[in-house]
Amino acid sequence: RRALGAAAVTAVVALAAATFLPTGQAGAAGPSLRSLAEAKGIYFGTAITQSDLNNSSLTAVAGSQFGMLTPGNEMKWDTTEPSRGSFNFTPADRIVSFAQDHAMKLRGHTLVWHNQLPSWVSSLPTTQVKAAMENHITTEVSHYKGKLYAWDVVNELFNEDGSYRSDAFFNAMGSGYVADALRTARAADPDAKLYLNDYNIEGQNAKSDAMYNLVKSLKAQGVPLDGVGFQAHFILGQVPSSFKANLQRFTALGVNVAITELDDRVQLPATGAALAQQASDYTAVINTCLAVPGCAGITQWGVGDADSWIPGTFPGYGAATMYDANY
Ligand code: 9MR
Repeated sequence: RRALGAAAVTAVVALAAATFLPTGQAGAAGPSLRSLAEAKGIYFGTAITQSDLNNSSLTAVAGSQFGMLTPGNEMKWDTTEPSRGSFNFTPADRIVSFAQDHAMKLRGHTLVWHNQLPSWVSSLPTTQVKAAMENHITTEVSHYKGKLYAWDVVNELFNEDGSYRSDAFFNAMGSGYVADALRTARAADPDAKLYLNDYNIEGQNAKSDAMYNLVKSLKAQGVPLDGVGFQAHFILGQVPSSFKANLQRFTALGVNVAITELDDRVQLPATGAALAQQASDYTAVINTCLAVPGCAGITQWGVGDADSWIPGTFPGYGAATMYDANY
């Protein structure tokens, strides 16, 4: 009986300790990622798609742990203007409502991009592309006027060697399409922050040099541009050592920077050692943003590993987000 009594006392003490778990400890009882980020003056965001809204485990985490939301696909041209002049904002509006219901800010993604672009745009005579682009931007940005924190106005504009991607926009207008897109977006919503967004520009390389030179030239011409988005689709152990210096050279031009699509892909099955390295990669990314004044925040691309684009695009890789399949 004495032994049992001692066990019972131990259990009660343990229960009391759990009840009074200090807020600094990990777990659902601790502070949210969102509040931790906000206390440091940045945001922590995630991306969700329309079908994610049906997953209550996912939405519980998204709505409590994150303060910024990016629609994963629903604001792209193929959804919002599938045929010329015919707009559909219903899928994106659902995600906007979710964000508003959870007092989350929103990043609009994306207005001008070669991918998820309906074929009617790429089939237009080059003389009609400018008007189509401006109408698309004006209509979509006006629809969300006053509701979005930022827009990724142009997405993935450069090739790896730093040359412009020769998409429908570049082919019709040359590099001037970027300034035209930014001016059109600013006219439609003067309060949304306007970003250029790309991948493989996190370190210093030919592609980030091209983005740097473009930003410098746009700022010199007085083109409205508030920030550069670094997608940050990393491979385990490969966060570039020049990441911080690279972000700093952009903020020195007078723009904000943001990490817009963070993930860190791991070869499956993920070992304990790999997940430990991943924790260190995520820490490095977050510390880099915190160390650079002008880094507005960090968005992870997808809520949990099951929602990530990685396994579908890189077979054999996954476990790329901070949450496993059970959130
Ligand atoms: O996560 C998006 C995925 O559901 C789509 O199938 C894919 C199609 O291109 O786009 C994904 O998001 C991309 C983002 O819009 C831009 N940067 C790369 C992202 C991953 O492909």
